[in-house]
Amino acid sequence: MRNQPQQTAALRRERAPGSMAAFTIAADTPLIDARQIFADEGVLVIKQALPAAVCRETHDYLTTALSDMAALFARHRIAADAPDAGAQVARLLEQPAAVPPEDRHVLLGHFPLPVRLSEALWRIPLALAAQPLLYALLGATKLFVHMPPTARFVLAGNVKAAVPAHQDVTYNKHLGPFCVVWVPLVEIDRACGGMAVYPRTQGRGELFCGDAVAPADGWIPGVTVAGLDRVELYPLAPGDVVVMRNETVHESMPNVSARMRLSVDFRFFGDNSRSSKHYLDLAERRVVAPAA
Ligand SMILES: O=C(O)CCC(=O)C(=O)O
Repeated sequence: MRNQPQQTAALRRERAPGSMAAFTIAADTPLIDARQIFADEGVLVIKQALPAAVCRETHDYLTTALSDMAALFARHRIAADAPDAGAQVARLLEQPAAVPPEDRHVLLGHFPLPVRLSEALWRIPLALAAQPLLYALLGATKLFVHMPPTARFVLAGNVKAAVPAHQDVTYNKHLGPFCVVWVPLVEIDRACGGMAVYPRTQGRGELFCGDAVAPADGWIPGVTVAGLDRVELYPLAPGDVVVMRNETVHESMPNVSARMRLSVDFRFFGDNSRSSKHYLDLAERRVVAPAA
């Protein structure tokens, strides 16, 4: 990315507020523009920021992991590759006694911990750490990423695997300032939904006031979004990257397509922040454990 301060005003005047175009940039956009849009909107979509090989390898790793989970799906008589797999899961989850909590967590779209702990999921953060953008957005000279990352699969027609409106700060009290990086590994369109974001919601502090985690799914009840502008993030393709500030409100979109949705999300922070949990030092390529 180039530093060309004179482009900032022109670039921003062309943007349509309230649409994805207001915060979508090309990977070679000048850093000064990217920082300004991120500061204003609290979200950036960077088109084709990741090499195709990195996305493909990550996609293939998670697809293999899903095949390895066949026994779990078979135990609950779910045909994971059926076009109505989501409806099958929904019917099953209506009988809570039939599903142990750890299976419920997986059926709601979370890859199990051993899958998320693999170094196979380091490829995306390492590729992003080789580019200047996240350093510029975080004002950092070194980059770290919370470990493990979250990897999600949303079965065809699964409308249950959806995180209600939230700010990531609520889920990550162990981190100082950070940004969220959400990475689609399949084509995202209106039917195979990814995320919806509420731009310009950063800087309002934490909006969630309760302390209850919904017992059924582990997600914190949604924050109030009345009066906020909502932008659905589509179309997106593998290689695109969504970056949000830690207070930016966002939520999952349902998958009403006949395709599976695969994505990974990371929490990046810099040497000007802190973590009291495990993180990956991207320069040294090693996981740092919390101090005893
Ligand atoms: O992938 C999703 O549906 C939700 C992701 C999310 O909420 C996050 O990355 O914080």
